[in-house]
Amino acid sequence: MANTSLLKLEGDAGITAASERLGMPRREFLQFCATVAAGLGLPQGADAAVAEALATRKRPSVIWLHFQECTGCTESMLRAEHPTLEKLILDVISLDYHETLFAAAGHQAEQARKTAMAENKGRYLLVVEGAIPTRDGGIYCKVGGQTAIDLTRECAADAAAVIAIGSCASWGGMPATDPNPTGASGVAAVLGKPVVTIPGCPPNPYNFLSTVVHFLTFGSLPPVDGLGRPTFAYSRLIHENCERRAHFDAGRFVIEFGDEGHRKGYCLYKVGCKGPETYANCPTVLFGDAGAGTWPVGCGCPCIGCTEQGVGFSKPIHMLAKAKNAEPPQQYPRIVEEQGMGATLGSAAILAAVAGAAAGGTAMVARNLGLSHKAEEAEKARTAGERTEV
Ligand code: FSX
Ligand code: SF4
Ligand code: F3S
Repeated sequence: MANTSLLKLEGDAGITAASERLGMPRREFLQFCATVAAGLGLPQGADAAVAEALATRKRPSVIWLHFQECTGCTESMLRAEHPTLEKLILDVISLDYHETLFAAAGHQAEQARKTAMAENKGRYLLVVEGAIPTRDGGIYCKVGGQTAIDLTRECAADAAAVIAIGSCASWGGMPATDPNPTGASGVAAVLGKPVVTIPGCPPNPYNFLSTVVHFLTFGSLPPVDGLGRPTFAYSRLIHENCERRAHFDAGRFVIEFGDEGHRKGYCLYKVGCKGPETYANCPTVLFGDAGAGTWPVGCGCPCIGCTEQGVGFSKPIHMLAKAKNAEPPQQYPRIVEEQGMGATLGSAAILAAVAGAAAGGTAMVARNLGLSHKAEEAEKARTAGERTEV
């Protein structure tokens, strides 16, 4: 079935202008819109809404704060290996304040933040990168004489929405590792209200981009789970989509780094992989759009659970993961699958655009992903006394 909604936009002047602005062939731009819509789990036809929003809507102003972190989130978002991705992110948002990328400094920079906030009152997006130290009145991180606590509260007051990017901003991440001497905390804990979190150390740029595209298209951030994570990206366990899963089910494990099993691509569970208790789309979205296998487990490194509070930076590598879902996956990868033969996001994009059914199929997968997480959340709610931290 042809993707009629996108085909209608083929000759659209706004789409042509947008693709020229991005330096992308028009077809590639439309393919990208189809991929984002499918990845967000949107119904068929939403790809056209995404394309129109990207082509015509005013880019939301973004105030991006930096606290306790390594700047890896920014590195992964805006200096992405794939040049188109960086361009897209910078085209989708109007980055009006960003301490690392700003040419301005000192009072000029602070003035730019205040001006952008006043001009876009109630409409700007606040993105916070890094944990917020709360011990001793928050004195361990100050910018322009203000503590991270004060800056977060001041900037959040008039924001349309707040996004905590990276594990540090989501719940404290690496800076909050025991004994957490600075009282490093996440944004939601400091603001005392839920925010959208995009954990990962660093997070996947596609997840940030898709979240912002959702905001641009529908004026709201996408649906989230109990930890504030967009369900389109964090609904399924790493373990459910891992290309090494067939080895896990067949009992073929790496026992020691560099052993024969490691060389053959066996399952990394026994060397500490936390994929069975970590929700994220790393195995399906991959990193850098550089081909199959470009994610930690694909490269032979156990998942450390960087997107999962209580796992990443908490559970040592030698501890075995607690399997959250013992059900076998619907489809097994072939045990004999050669490395480098899987689909990349780029190839999925082409498929999605070539056949609308492909986009629908991806959306269906995304919806199914939601089910597995919903079941777990329902189970959590049944377990009396368990607190959902946001
Ligand atoms: Fe670094 Fe960001 Fe990790 Fe934290 O990513 S990649 S330490 S999540 O805040 O800069
Ligand atoms: Fe993949 Fe890790 Fe699960 Fe093994 S334990 S199948 S390497 S996610
Ligand atoms: Fe993090 Fe594991 Fe993905 S370590 S990047 S959640 S594979």
